[in-house]
Amino acid sequence: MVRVTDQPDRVSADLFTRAQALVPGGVNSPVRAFHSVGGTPRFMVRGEGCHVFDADGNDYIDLVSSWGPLILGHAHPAVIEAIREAAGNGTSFGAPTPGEVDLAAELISRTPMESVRLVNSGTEATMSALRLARGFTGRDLVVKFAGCYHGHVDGLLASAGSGVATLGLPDSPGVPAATAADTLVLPYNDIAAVREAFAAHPDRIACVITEAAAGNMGVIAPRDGFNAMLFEECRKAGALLILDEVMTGFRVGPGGIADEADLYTYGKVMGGGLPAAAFGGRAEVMSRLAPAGPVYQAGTLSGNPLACAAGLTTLRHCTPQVYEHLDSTSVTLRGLASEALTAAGVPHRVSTAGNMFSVFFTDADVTDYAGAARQDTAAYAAFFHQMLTDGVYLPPSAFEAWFVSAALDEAALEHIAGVLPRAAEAAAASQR
Ligand code: KE4
Repeated sequence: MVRVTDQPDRVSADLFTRAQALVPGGVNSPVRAFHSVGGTPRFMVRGEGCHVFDADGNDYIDLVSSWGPLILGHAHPAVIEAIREAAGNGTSFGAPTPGEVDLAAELISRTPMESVRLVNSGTEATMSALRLARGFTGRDLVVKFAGCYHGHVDGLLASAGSGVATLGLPDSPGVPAATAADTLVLPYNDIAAVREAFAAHPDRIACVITEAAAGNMGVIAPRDGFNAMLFEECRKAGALLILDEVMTGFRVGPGGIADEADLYTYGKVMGGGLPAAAFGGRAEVMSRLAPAGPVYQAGTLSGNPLACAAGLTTLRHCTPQVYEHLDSTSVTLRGLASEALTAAGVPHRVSTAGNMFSVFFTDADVTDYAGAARQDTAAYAAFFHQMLTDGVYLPPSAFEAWFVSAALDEAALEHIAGVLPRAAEAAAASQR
């Protein structure tokens, strides 16, 4: 049962101090550091179903799900058994294995892909897809959208230039200006800006990459038909559309959003919590990839047997009933959150894409990054910490998605319903 001690972060604080002396920022991925919400990141030691347990012995209901992968919940018996069995046969061979073929077949059976390449992270998937699109078209420029995140690929860590047709600027030190200059960053959901960019750079744009539904500025669904219009504009201009389903793939449905595109990227759920990701799409494009074609891409642990076993087992347990449960749980959760915030007089917008959703603390609809950036992040931080104190682990950033898992049960929902009013009050108090 959910339990948070009265000294909730003593051991985590000691661990964080030790970690900061060894690892930049004390974490191996920035969002884990709680910079966006303040306080001490909780060092997790165990997960079971919809619960995670930290080093201080606190028991939280988990609405992060490792940022999406743990769709079945933590330590699912079938997934653990699959990993155990694979591990008993060795951990890696640097040679093809049957599991890679089975996982490739499962991915292709669920998605519009005709051919697929397995890699180890979403970043590798998008980086490789970009290179393939450039190799296939012989063009250099890529288009992305402000607020969409596709991993820490140099060329995609770019911010918008002064105008929609001007070339990008580095969004991080270490990204060469020349690299960022090959990236155009446009407002999300703005098809006119896309048309303007193609007109300003005829025959130079290799691809447009977009999240199938945005989840990295908070959740923002594409406007009706936006992805289809992107595909049409790319087709007319001889460019490729890359649909980034790393977050949405196999989460919002059996194959993801699966709008028409030339290439797709996947990750998270398809690894079941182990490092596995993929990119793929039209066979004609994929046939240019080494060793079949000249576009180079490689990976020592790509198609790792343990990751394939975990991913395949996870996908095979993602039944229609699981998706029905995820969807109904998501509807219940966001309704409870909105009800509590309304009762506390806190302006907010619930923004959804399938069973993924975010709660923006703002009184205006959010359709792009500029809208998301106007939210009251201090109110979210107050809300986050009260929920944490009361045993619910929300994403430690207002610019992330809440991730439900199939393990969320009635008891968990009842607990969340019971503590939401106090968190809403904390948000209201932060605004007074
Ligand atoms: P990874 O390299 O982190 O496996 O995947 C990068 C990536 C690519 N595309 C999309 C749509 C993604 O959401 C991601 C990664 N998502 C973040 C969560 N917002 C991962 C969490 C983190 O960075 O620690």
